[in-house]
Amino acid sequence: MTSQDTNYEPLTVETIPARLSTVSTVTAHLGDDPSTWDAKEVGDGNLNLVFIVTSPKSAVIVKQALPYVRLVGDSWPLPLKRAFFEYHALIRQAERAPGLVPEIYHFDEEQAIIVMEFLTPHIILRHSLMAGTKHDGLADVMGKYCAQTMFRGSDLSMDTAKRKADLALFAENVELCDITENLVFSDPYFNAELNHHTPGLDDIVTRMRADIDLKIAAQDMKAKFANNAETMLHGDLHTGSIMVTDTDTMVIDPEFATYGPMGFDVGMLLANFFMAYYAQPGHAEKEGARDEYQEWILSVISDIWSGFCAEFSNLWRTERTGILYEKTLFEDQGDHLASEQALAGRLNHIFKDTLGFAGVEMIRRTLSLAHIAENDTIEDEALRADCEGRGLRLGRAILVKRNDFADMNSVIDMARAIGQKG
Ligand code: SR1
Ligand code: MG
Repeated sequence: MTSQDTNYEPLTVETIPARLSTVSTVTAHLGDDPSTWDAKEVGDGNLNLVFIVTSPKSAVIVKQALPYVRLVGDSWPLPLKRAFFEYHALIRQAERAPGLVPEIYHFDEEQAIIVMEFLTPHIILRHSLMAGTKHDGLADVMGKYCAQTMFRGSDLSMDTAKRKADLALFAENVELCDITENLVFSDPYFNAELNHHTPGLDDIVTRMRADIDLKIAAQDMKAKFANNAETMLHGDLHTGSIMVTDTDTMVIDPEFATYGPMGFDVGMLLANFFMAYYAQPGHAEKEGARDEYQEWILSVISDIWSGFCAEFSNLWRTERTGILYEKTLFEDQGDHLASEQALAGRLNHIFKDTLGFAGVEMIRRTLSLAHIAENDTIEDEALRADCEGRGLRLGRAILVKRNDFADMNSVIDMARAIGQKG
């Protein structure tokens, strides 16, 4: 369905009150008098319109897909049905990771509109990482969120008929997968039209594009992304898809949802923390002022990974009701050791994938179309190139050598060594 064959009409701040005034689940929050509502467009993502609509009673978020990529313009059409996938992902995530995604009040498929809970006083985590703010519980929530969504969306847990139906449903999210397949896994490794990078990186970019091991490793990860439908992914789990307060963490924006490998979301997420780590000198109030904060970011990475493993293990032991590694073959035979061995094997598999996906994410956010604000806002071009160059070095290492790391501590040690001054 495209905007041409429907009554689709983009919202504006002026039209929102009239257009939503007949939706009872919206008036239940904002009240019955739309003349008292006030809409503000706040979208700063790459794809959609996002409004905060406030009334004397309350506030809601109204998100609407545009029929094109907002970042690029109408030269790049993009189907409205991504709102349908976002809606279906959100209602599944709400069941699998309760309390960690916004509540949905209304979905209009034809208008590609989702009205949802206004998270306040939350801000986008990426902004917080630039400001140098710490958040209690962030790692704990993100480790749990990843484990719960990965495990409960997979054949380890789901009824197999439901999982196959979901696999078919999300397989239709073709255009958003196509964005990932190109921007993440291929464009950085050749002179693609939409690529851009900081000029100080020219030499390293030339070397990377001639790096056969790197190119093959990126394609190996692309093959995993395209072929290994292990679970329902968020599909775009970066620090712009997380909202935080001092003590609360919520995950938003799963429009790239698709079935894929379990290491994909975790890898994307950790990559964005590693890049935020390297960007800190570009945001430091004076030299060294962010040293302690950088260590906090590394501790978040470590804690997300250990929290993920702990929760995944807990779910393995308590909720393994799917068709894979059935208890019939293990615990029911009294064979708890074998079950633990199988669990260790799955976690090891996810760990290696996580590193590979983290590597490709770090490289694409520096060389492909969509970069990260932590780097883009560093005005000193030489300093920006230095921060980005360190990220590229770690990205390459963890992608190409993903099978050689014993544990996350060794990865963090390498990240720290690459981050050392000089
Ligand atoms: C054309 S969209 C570019 C990027 O923005 C989204 O947030 C995804 O990360 C996508 O790769
Ligand atoms: Mg997004």
